[in-house]
Amino acid sequence: MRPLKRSNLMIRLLVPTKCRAGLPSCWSGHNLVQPLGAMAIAYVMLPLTLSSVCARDSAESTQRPNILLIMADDVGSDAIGCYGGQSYPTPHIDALAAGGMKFSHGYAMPVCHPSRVCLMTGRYPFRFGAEGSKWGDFPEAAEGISIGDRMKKGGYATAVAGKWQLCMMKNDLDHPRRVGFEQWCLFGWHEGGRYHDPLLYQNGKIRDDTAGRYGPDLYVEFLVDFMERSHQQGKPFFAYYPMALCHDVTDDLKGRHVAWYQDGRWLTYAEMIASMDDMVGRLVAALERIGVRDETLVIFTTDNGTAGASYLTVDEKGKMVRPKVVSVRDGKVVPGGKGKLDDTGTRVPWIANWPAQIKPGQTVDDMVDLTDLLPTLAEVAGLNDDGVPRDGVSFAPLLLGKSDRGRQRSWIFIQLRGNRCVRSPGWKLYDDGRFFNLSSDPGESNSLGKEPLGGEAGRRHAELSNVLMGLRGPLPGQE
Ligand SMILES: [Ca+2]
Repeated sequence: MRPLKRSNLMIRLLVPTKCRAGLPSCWSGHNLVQPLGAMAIAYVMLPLTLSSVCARDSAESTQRPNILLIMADDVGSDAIGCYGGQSYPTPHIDALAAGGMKFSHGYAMPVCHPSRVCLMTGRYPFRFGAEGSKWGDFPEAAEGISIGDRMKKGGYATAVAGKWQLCMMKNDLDHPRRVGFEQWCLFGWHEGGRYHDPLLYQNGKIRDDTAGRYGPDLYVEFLVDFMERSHQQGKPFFAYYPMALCHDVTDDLKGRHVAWYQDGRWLTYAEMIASMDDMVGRLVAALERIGVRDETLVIFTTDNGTAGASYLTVDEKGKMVRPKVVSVRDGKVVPGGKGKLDDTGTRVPWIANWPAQIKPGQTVDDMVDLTDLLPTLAEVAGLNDDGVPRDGVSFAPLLLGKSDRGRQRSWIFIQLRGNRCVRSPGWKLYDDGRFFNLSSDPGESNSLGKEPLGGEAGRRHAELSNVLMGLRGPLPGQE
């Protein structure tokens, strides 16, 4: 519920919380009238005031929550406490899960770029042909129909801060605007530092005030300012935060930037995780302070699994050092799986938190992937169908607690450099014929693909084979 001015506070407290629209339903509460009975003027003013309150709730708040979408970089489920991670404390992210909905089957692509194409367009990269898989680029065909466009056209204030990767920003200073973001503060495609003295493009210009600054501080400051101003202007906001954390620091190291952290050294992966969690905490605290926490849907996910090794520092000769990254999850050592098509590379943390709408403490098994975010956020925002064909399936009914879940996924698709696979919750089939029973073989060590398959395995193989064969070329109706 959008916070009301102080003069309306007493009335707001007395209005039934389920008030949605129209005066009669709001007016029916006995308790509503009595405390104000001594104030004669209140009998005159109250209907008008309540009417405006209810109308505003209906038009702006209950149907149009604010949305904060956070996607961390190179962080697998193994690194997050509420997913069984034991190597690093992640209290703020864990609190989002405890206060909302945790997905146990959230999926991304194995690496940065295809995951971003999925999130931005609601389509799998191959739908755009070669353009969809070209790193540091973005399909022109997606301009005007991407997630920013969708929310902007739906009346949302839109902003993005952090990692862009979808163009060389120095050659295309206005690119974010062409895909629906009105404001941005971003680093581009390996053009400079992202953590220390970062090279940032902000609303079409290069920032000249980043010397000695830590990039993640700047991304969060930018988004907090955007959210606060949007709220003050009475507009719902869509704030997208593709984090720099916890990707390695290659570009910073090449540029010989001065490390930001404490004693002048570079962050370890554990410290990056702590910093990531801190940034999430800062954003949530800002939502509280601004007064929009309850009516803001916060989604936290990541673009792929933890990196197996990460350039994190330089040695005494200035040579970049790339230590291995391993985490302990549920008592087992898990090597980072970025770039792999298995669970360590693609099964990612996925949390939805929305105090006014999502009951706390839920864990759900529904399958979701990054293409689902665009249609989901559009539905949550109450936007009409735009008729654009997409792969993503909205999971908004799940967030809204509807008994009719609508269309649901029975599989998700993963692609990387010509390798393709589809999986259901319990089975997985690759283009090269490998086939796994994930219930008994989650590590994909024993392919059943060359065995004669009968019974359930045979049926599942046939189903997934059918799906995989159908995932070629553009979508029906795609321009
Ligand atoms: Ca990544």
